[in-house]
Order: sequence, then structure tokens, then C-alpha cells
Amino acid sequence: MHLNRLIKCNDLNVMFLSSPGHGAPATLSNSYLEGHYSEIYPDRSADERGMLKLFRAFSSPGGIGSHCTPETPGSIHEGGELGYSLSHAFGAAFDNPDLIVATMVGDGEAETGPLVTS
Ligand SMILES: Cc1ncc(C[n+]2csc(CCOP(=O)(O)OP(=O)(O)O)c2C)c(N)n1
Repeated sequence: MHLNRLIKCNDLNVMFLSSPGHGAPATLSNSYLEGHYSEIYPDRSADERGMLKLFRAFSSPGGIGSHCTPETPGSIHEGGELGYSLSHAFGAAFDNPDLIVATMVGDGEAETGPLVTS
């Protein structure tokens, strides 16, 4: 929400990387609420019928993964494989010098070897 305000006020290019895999519902619901999700998946439209489809697909076989899987619009980081968020964030920023990359690192993740390495 705070990043969206910054983006709208300053016309910025910003990417948010959420590391904890089980934080995916927050990322998915924001993507749905801003309309981007429904552009890619029109059957999960911004109405009661589409919302019901989105909810029922979440974390069910053949539906949407419980993490930000590659099928999630705009996702470059699935989350849940702890320790890689900073590596992915730095990579995204190095590839796109005008991009601001904000990363959420969990306290549990902060103890993992991959994070220390990145
Ligand atoms: C590389 C790696 N090591 C260990 C795990 C096992 N693991 C899954 S969740 C978790 C703790 C996550 O804690 P935190 O980052 O604080 O996120 P929270 O789920 O508490 O929001 C661990 C150690 C993992 N997924 N990946």
C-alpha cells in the first residue's frame, strides 16, 4: 500500500519482493484488487463470480499455488525458498537501473545461509 502511494505520487517504477512463501495471499490479493490479475486471468474477474473462482483456486490442485508461483503476474520470486530474496532484488535492480526494488525479509529467513551469501 505504501509503495503504491509512492508510485502514484512520483510515477516510479517499483517492484516488491515478498520472501515468505506464505505471504503469497497478500501479494495475490493486491494484484487482484489493482486489476492486473484479472487482465491476465479474465475468468477471475473483478466481480463476485471472479472473486469466488480466485478464492476456490487458491492452493488447490490444478489451481493457484500457495506461493507466488511463476503463473503469478509480474512475479520473479516465488518465495518460500528462504534466503534468495536479496539476490533476486539486487539482480532485478542491476538489470533495471531505474527500478526501485523493495524486499521483505522475514526474521526466520534472516538466519539462512543463502541470505548471508547474498
Ligand atoms: C533455504 C530454506 N531453508 C529452510 C526452509 C524452511 N523454512 C520454511 S519457513 C521457515 C521460517 C520462515 O520464517 P520467516 O522468514 O520469519 O517467515 P514467516 O513464515 O515466519 O512469516 C523456514 C526455516 C526453507 N523454506 N528454505
